[in-house]
Amino acid sequence: MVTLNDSKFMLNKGTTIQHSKSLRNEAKLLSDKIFEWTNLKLDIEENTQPSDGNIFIELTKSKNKKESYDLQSNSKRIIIRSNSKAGVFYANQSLLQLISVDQPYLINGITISDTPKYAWRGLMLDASRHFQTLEEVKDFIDLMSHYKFNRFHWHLTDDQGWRVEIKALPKLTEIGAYRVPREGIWWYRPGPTEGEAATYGGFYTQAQIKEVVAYAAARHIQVIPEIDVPGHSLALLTAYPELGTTGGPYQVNPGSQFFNVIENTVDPSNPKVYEYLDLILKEVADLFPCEYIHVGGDEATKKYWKADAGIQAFMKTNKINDEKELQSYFIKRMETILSKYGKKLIGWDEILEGGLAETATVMSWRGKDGGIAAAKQNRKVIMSPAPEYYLDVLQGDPSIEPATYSMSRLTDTYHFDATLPDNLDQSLLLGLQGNLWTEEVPNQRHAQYMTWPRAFAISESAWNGEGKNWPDFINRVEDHFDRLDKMDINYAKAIYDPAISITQDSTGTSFIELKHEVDGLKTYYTFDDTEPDDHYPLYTKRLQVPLGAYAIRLRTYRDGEPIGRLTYTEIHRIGKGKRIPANQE
Ligand code: TNX
Repeated sequence: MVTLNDSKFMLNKGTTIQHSKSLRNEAKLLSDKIFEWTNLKLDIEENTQPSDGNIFIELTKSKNKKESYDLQSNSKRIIIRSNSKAGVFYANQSLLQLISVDQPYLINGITISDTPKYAWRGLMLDASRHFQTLEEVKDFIDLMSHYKFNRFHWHLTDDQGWRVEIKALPKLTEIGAYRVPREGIWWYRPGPTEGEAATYGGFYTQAQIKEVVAYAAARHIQVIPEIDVPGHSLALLTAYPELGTTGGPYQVNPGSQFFNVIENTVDPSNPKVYEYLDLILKEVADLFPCEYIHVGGDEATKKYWKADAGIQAFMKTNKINDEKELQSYFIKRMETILSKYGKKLIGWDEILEGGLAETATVMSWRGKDGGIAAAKQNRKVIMSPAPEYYLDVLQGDPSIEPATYSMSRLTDTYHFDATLPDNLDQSLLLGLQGNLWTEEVPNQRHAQYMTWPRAFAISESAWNGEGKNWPDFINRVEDHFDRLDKMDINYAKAIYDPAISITQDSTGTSFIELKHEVDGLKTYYTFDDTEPDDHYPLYTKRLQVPLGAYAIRLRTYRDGEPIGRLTYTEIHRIGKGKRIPANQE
């Protein structure tokens, strides 16, 4: 709940952050951020009573839901209260978001009472397909925390690189952390050539991992590592080929097609696989204090298990009827290893196939179906459905966005209803998560571009239990665009470009339709291959494609100024999704 009042609080050199004894970390982080925004270095002091001219943050004993908070500001004081340090931290983020970009010393009068709807509010970052430096990871976490996410799912292993140091198995990072360098569109990249040096990659030492975990914890974020097995394991197999079904040699994948094409599954009939995974998960469990460890389980091809006589014999002996049950057998063994180290298992929704492990939590990525199926079995669920919560997919027309395989515009992400059907126990839904897979995210500016603003929509859905209001949301998104500009963070402005679709009537005449996500926009277009400005025809209703037209060019304006990108769209590609390199068509 938010209520505005007319007063304004003025930050100045003398403003002090007064805090309860145990809130030093939160007070210090607030002071540091206020300094970044305003250049004012506010003192912090322990205090139990608010006084005029100051910011007072207090840990209370209220019975409110965990992580909820109250914030009040008026011309005299700012008061923040919560029964948890996390709640105080979120109130501090709200306070920082009240600092105006134009007048940073003035804070609007306001009363806020806020409670998260879900306990799990996550973002996933894929460190394998492209490697992010320690600083980049921390920056990602810091911004997540500013937008009140509290789970950082770190995808640390995959076919394209092993990113976490495991002391007992040094080859994982010596060999598994590097692949041959390639640029260009994923999936079509040529594999390593004979004798080519694997030079692209990197990994995090255990000391660095601890640093990230502590950095995140200070910002009330738990880090959940993912060790993806039994598929997506090519980096592991490159380091230890004896764990695969074909014996290798294997090579870390630089971005070539893999599913059913390159062997990347471990051999579930090989006792060594469990020995090695035990060593790995033991060290991982020691490094990450969180309750859960993610063991992947996604997209493990069954092809190599079917073809292997030894595996088939193993299945017979162990009364395992098919390869799905074999995957389930494997995941259950991971569950046993994890429980030895005091951890619970999470996996992608494939872990449902062949029988769900008893204590597993399911992360539903193929839509909501896996989540619903798991909830029906009384298991906990996290919704991170593709494409709506997939931060790697297109957010605007394929003709202007970097190529990727699917699409979710901000509207789709925002309006997605992640709840479970009414007849299921809603408390099984732990929460929501956005996933930034990085096949097509080669650098950090682009990681930011893909994350924001869609992660706003996910955070909003994870916090706001009171329903959705698109116009209000968009107003705030635009305000936060200014804030991201000030923070020098990249973000997508795809909301200013129309969605382009094409239809044909019964006579075979084609019509192009443009749809805006934001009100008040005007799009000018041309079919004559010249560059449109606001002297060109204005789009008002669907356009009949003129005879001979090959492409439409368009640009969107607001208040007489161009706001969208100059767009060149080949008509025969409209509605076809991903741009594919010419030699692959
Ligand atoms: C499927 S989502 C995968 C990932 C890819 C993603 C995008 C999931 C559990 N598995 O390995 O990065 O599609 O290509």
